[in-house]
Amino acid sequence: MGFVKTHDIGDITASLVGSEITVGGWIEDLRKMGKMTFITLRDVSGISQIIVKGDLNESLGELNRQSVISIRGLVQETKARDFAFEVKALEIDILAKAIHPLPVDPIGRIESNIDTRLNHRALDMRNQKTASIFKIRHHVLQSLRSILTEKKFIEITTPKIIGSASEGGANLFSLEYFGKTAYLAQSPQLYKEQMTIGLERVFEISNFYRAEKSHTGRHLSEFTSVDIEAAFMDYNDVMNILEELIIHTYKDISENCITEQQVIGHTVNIPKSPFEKVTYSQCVEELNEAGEKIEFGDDLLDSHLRLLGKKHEGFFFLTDWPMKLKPFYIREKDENPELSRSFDLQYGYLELSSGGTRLHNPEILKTRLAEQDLDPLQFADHLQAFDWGMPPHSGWGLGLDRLLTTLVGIDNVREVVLYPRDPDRLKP
Ligand code: AMO
Repeated sequence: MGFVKTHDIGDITASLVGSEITVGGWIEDLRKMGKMTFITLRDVSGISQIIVKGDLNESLGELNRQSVISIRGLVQETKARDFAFEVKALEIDILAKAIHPLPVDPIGRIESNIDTRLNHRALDMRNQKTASIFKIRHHVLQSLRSILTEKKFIEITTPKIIGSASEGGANLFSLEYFGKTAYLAQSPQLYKEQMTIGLERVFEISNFYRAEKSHTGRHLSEFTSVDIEAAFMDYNDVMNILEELIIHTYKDISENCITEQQVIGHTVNIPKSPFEKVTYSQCVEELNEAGEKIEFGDDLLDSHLRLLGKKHEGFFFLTDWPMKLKPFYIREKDENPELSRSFDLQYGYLELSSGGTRLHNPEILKTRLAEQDLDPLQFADHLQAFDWGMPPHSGWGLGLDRLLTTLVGIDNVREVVLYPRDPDRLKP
């Protein structure tokens, strides 16, 4: 019979009663009842009940849960409560046996801790909760691409192996590159800015790398970033795009991933628009009122963000940071050069995105690099683009993995990443 499917299980409807079909999947459950065997067969799209009777039942070899089989059979009505139809098997092919004991229970009857699940991720993907998270991740990617394309952003792919730091700072992974030292890109920052010269509005969805020794539920060494950069826009314009994107994505998932939400046990609530905007200075005031000792210019610590997150629940923009806390490419405010045209998007305490208006004057950019102890010579390839007619531009980077945790209501980014990388996890 082979393994050609005529149908995915999820596509079988009552209209097929009386028809012969071939389905394939893995055995989720198996019950032998005298002269009959009941199999619940799952594939990525759904689950169905298979009845095996008569000679076929007699000749049925060793079958066990999670083995992969294909079945030719007849769709028929059923008395079973949990199913709309069943399939009477005419022929069964055992395609691959599962060797027991299995390291995790994909049905989730026996719960495994996250490390055990991540060590056996492929099998964990048969757990419907895990599969639902990754189906949602797929929808989110589709949603983001469709709205950015609608807004006339062009998708680009920038190099991940680079010759010098894109963000400055220390958290770079280095590697040997034909006798030279290369680095893994921390972000597409410099390339995306350069692309505004000719493409005006660009976006990228790719993995980036940070050598941060953080052991938290929100830091990974390899994370997926959604980045945009747009010419002729300022930070308010790109904040609006980010807000629209978040609302659109939430709406899309809320309406189109109903089964996944049920399986995960979390309902996606569409956030209210407009998102609140709180300035950094306001936050400093609020923190001092709450008894924290913090001055203008101090960075906001995790404990500060947690306090602010309690006061401003859900999504809010934290804007107008001091220049000295922002990277070299961020532009100052004309009316107060100590402040920057920048923002973070917060979800409670969790930072989801940061962005701002960029400097596009090469002389000021060089001064800023020097002020931050970065060598302008290291940035020569980037700086040359600013001599070719660099339009004013703005953009942001959004952590996709963090965004997903807000959508599925699970705190740990490792749950929404296939094979997460962190200081302790390099395999599988
Ligand atoms: P930033 O460094 O703030 O900005 O990164 C942008 C967003 O990426 C996510 N993120 C991470 N997620 C998981 N693990 C990590 N280690 C990690 N690091 C960052 C966060 C963060 O808000 N170039 C600028 C963006 C810009 O201005 O366009 C940048 O990289 O959600």
